[in-house]
Amino acid sequence: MNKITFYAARSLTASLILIAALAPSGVYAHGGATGIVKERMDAMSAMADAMEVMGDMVKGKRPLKREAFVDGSNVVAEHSAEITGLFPEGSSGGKSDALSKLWQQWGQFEAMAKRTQNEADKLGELSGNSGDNRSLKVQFIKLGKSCKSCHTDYRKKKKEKH
Ligand code: ASC
Repeated sequence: MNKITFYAARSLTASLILIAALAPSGVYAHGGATGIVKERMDAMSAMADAMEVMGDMVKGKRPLKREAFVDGSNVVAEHSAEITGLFPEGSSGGKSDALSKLWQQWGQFEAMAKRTQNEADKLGELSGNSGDNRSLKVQFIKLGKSCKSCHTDYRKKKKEKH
């Protein structure tokens, strides 16, 4: 193994440990939400479900099927394209877990949604070609980090949630 391969392998391993440590999506209770808040929670849940299926494959919990990545990345790409439209100004409060700074930093939020869409599109391209599974895993991790960075900045922490 040359040096670059070694570091790449080490960073993939570190990333796998990182994603294994992430809270499962099921910890977020969406009960009681209505209207646009429910709509965006349903979209997030659909993306989380798709991420969970692919994540289990990346972690080796179930056999990796490239078709599952084609489907999963499509789900994430389609919903992430809708994200900004699901957060009209002032739609925090109630059952929503969105932090109001999201609207103060709208440009940043928009850029993050776009980045998630781009990362999902890239994952879709990779899963549709005959490349190696390793690059698929690396791209999946990039996508997960993009989801996570937006949640870190703009979603209430677990203890503040409803
Ligand atoms: C998911 C999910 C998220 C993201 C993030 C990835 O499956 O529910 O919020 O992926 O955890 O890092």
